[in-house]
Amino acid sequence: MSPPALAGTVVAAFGRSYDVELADGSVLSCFPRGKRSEIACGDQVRISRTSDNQGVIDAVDPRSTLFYRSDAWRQKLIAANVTQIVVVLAASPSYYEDLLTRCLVAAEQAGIRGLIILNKCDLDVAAALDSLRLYEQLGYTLLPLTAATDVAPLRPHLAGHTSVLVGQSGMGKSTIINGLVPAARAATAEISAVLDSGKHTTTHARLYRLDADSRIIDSPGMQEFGLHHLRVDDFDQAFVEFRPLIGRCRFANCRHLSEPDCAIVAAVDRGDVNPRRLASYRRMVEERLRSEGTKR
Ligand SMILES: Nc1nc2c(ncn2[C@@H]2O[C@H](COP(=O)(O)OP(=O)(O)OP(=O)(O)O)[C@@H](O)[C@H]2O)c(=O)[nH]1
Ligand SMILES: [Mg+2]
Ligand SMILES: [Zn+2]
Repeated sequence: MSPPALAGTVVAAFGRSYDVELADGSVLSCFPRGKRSEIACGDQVRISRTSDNQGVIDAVDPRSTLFYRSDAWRQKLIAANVTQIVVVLAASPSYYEDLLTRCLVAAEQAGIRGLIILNKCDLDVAAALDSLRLYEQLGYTLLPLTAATDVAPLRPHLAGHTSVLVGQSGMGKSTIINGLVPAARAATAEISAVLDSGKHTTTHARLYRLDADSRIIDSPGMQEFGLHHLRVDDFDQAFVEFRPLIGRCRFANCRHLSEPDCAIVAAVDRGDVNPRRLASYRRMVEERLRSEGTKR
């Protein structure tokens, strides 16, 4: 007779092996039973113990949410069962607005709320802050932070959530983790001023407990965020300010590219929609149309 399955949470995802925390707080190093592993940090799993500190993952429980990116070939799972995506930006190294937009689009598509942190506010961030006000107008919370000295302003935003920190390398995600959970001692590293980039210090996602009902996941820095899992027709819904306008264009299947009498173009002309948002929407849709090779 086989031993009963144990329930646990994936607290670290190394690609092949996973650290699974059991209800009693013990952590087992586990491998998935199948060859292909589609398991993410934050997953609830069923395991069989194979030794004191090892186990096999037999099954993954249904997820409430799954946050991932994708290219034409594969998906890259980032975190499972999260209720909030925290995009971490800084003025140094400089952040890419396109990556921010893509993170928010993926979050909207997955039905997860997004929060934006502008970190390193001890440096000159006036221009960045100014530019990011746009997202506040769209309804996203924009939180200026200096994680190196004080993460307290972030705490109330994390209460009751399972959050995942995402963003480019060097923005200060792991520094935030260390501020919130001093015992974490997550590795952080100096950025390269020459390359204006981080050094990809964090190599795998890891979950930390903040209190009984709040958890936070650190993730490796990313340079791009593929949205291959979205269909062309999904994108307009993921731009929150477009939603009330969808269905008001002359053509029911308007893609808001060059069709006449487009309600979103009209809203840009009226000043109700920021032209930066329409431009990034169009870049994404045109990229998807190219990769599909279908031009309608
Ligand atoms: N000036 C300043 N530097 C900061 C602040 N927060 C983090 N840093 C520095 O930024 C650098 C990168 O920080 P990390 O926390 O390693 O960045 P990360 O986002 O985890 O990077 P990856 O793990 O590579 O994705 C480190 O040298 C930190 O000390 C801040 O509030 N102010
Ligand atoms: Mg890191
Ligand atoms: Zn339109």
